[in-house]
Amino acid sequence: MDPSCLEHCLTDNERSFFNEQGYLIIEDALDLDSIDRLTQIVDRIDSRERTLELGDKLLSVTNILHEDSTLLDLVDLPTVFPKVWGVLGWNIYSYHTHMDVTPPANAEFTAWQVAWHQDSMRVNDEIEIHPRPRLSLKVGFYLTDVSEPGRGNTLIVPGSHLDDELDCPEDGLSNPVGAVPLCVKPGSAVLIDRRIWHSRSRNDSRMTRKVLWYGYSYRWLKPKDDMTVRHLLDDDDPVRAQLLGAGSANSVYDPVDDDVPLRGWLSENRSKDAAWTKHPRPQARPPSMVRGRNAGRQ
Ligand SMILES: O=C(O)CCC(=O)C(=O)O
Repeated sequence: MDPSCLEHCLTDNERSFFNEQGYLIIEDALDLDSIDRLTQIVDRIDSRERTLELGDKLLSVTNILHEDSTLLDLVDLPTVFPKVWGVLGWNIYSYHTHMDVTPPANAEFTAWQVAWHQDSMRVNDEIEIHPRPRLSLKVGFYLTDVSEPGRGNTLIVPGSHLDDELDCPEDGLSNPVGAVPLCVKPGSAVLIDRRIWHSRSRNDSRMTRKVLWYGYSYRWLKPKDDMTVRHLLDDDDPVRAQLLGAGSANSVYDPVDDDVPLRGWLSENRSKDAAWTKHPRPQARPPSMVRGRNAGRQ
């Protein structure tokens, strides 16, 4: 692992903010060269995957790590990965990735609906505890400028990650109380707690929006896409191999040192994070809201 990541560990203030608000913005996570290279890769995949039928609608492609080594390198990016282990601890891996390309909305295309959801779908129906557990988080790497609203920004309700339900307007177009667009510059990364209520939004600008989403979860949670990465496992980089899912079935529950080299690396380089079990959780709020017609889960 690149030791420079130690310069980017989660601070106490960042931890409090993430715990309270359910998201965290990391500005300048990507340098200009990386933005450029990643944009070329996204454009290449977009031109391969975009069908005539899809036209200029949203394209979302999952399982992207195997597409290019530059995409793989984001998994343990020094400016971002320390925030991920800072929140989730060391028994983690990359369980899901996707790239999203949102071209400017066609004025004739009026069918755009907001789709407010917490991530992980059935998890939200089948887990019988309030608040629902965090389990995973996602990092969005923004390659284009969404520093102003109306550019297909991710919409979030800050602090809603502890609410099991969201009151959504019935029209399928307007947003719930408290919704805000995430406004960030190209090169920013945004961590979102999987439980924060969020939605894609219509892109009314002239710029195509491009975002890469990297999901991290505990090793005992199944992958959410095909994760075609086995052939990329590299003995010379054990932490990355862990992040790509190396290890036996039982090791995800009961790891020994060889199964979780991230723990060993942290013991040597950042002992307080190696000792991670659980950070204090914020207090639950009572489940008082009524689910609206348009509230969904993904
Ligand atoms: O691309 C976005 O702005 C949001 C994506 C999203 O809703 C999701 O990945 O669950």
